[in-house]
Amino acid sequence: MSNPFETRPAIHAEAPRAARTTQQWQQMDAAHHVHPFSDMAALNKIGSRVIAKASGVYLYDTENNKIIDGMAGLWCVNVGYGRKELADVAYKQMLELPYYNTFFKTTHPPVIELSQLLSEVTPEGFNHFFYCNSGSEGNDTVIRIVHKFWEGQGKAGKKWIISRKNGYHGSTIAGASLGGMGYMHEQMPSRVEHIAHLNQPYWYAEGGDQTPEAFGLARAQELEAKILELGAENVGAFIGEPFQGAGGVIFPPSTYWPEIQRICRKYDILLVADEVIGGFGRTGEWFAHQYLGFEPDLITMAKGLSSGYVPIGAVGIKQRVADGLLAAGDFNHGLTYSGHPVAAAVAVANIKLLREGGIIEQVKNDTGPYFQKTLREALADSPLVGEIQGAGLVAGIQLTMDKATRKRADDVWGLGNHCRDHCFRNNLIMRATADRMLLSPPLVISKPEIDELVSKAAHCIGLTAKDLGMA
Ligand code: PXG
Repeated sequence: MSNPFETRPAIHAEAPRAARTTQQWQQMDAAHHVHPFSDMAALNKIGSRVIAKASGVYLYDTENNKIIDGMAGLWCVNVGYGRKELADVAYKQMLELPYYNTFFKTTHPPVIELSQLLSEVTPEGFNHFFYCNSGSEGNDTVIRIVHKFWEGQGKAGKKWIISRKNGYHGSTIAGASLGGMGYMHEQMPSRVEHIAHLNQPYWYAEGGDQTPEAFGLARAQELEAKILELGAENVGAFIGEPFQGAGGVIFPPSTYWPEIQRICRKYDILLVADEVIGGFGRTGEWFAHQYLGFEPDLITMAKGLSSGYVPIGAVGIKQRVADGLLAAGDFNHGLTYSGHPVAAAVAVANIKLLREGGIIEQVKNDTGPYFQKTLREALADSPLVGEIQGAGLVAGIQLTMDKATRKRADDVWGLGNHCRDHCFRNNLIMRATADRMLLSPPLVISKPEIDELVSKAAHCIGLTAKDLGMA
């Protein structure tokens, strides 16, 4: 007898996608979809832009606008859109083994291959990896590992984790508690305990008359003061993004990370690099901490791990911590989709593309330097641009009301959003964090595409300056 479900007729005849108008999509979206980090009442009045397809570094909306994606999606589509290699791998893996778990004495080839490959592309000493589905879950996992590790060392008191204001570590309760975004904390009556925040190493805005080097050192030394206040026997880890991503692509002064590392070693505090944005080639190195010159004990990864094609996150665990963790008995943590076979298979294919395709080397030696140079040249004369920071294919453009005094706008968010609206109208995706404009395009962007990206960015910043009566 045949399976009756196979022949069950469709209850609703679905309209083919191509038959729907933008307005219909927007109405359906407004009726049923709650967007992240959005004021839905305001958004639904204007309607969302409907992105229908993408290829390389370009997005296409349902009005057939071709938009250059200066943000690689949300900092994640490192190998660019439309990679058939990744789609083929996912398809094959779904047919072969779409799902199995790794909880109860089982494992599977994709997760084993991914772990082996990650041990090759991460720095020396990283041989163990724990999987999850996102950066937020990665940082939840970091907290669990830190606590379990110290408990195993007979130092269960080392519970406190120190992070920074304006750091971003995700939006689960633990991720957002670790992060230092005041506007998120305001909506969180409950937060994870034993987390303390230091000031950020954002020289342009907070450095006053100090040199960047002196300021970087002073901000790093806040860590020592906080450790002494809490007691080193109570502090388990320090976590930071090598450069702050969502916070504005803020690269700390050169003095900052060496001093943070010195202090962590002195007091036996684990150093965690949140590489969710910085990882997998963004700065031209595999990991941004390599560019910035420090050596973490734990690495949080997501986004570029699969180039955003499927959700996956991971925590890399350095040998000393892995030795302790693995010897400490049951680790009571895991997710249904830890090491999901399809996600793991896509991540393997993605890492191979990055490595064997020479994409990261190209960012380091060719397109990265070209992007940094072109961007600085294009904006050198803008009265609105105070500073450009960045490396490889990531940049933060600081807007200012007065270059000489580093004066910031009264309404920093209003200024950034105003510039971003110009970008939107000009088919350019450039993100704004307060008065910093951010670029982080796919790592496969070509030089002519960089020229287009930079000239559009300069045009939109120019329009903003004009609106302010500056140019
Ligand atoms: N750590 C860092 C450094 C991140 O940038 C996360 C953790 C959390 O990852 P998930 O996968 O849980 O989102 C992130 C995520 C933005 C923006 O507007 C940035 C992120 C996420 C959403 C928006 O710049 N980064």
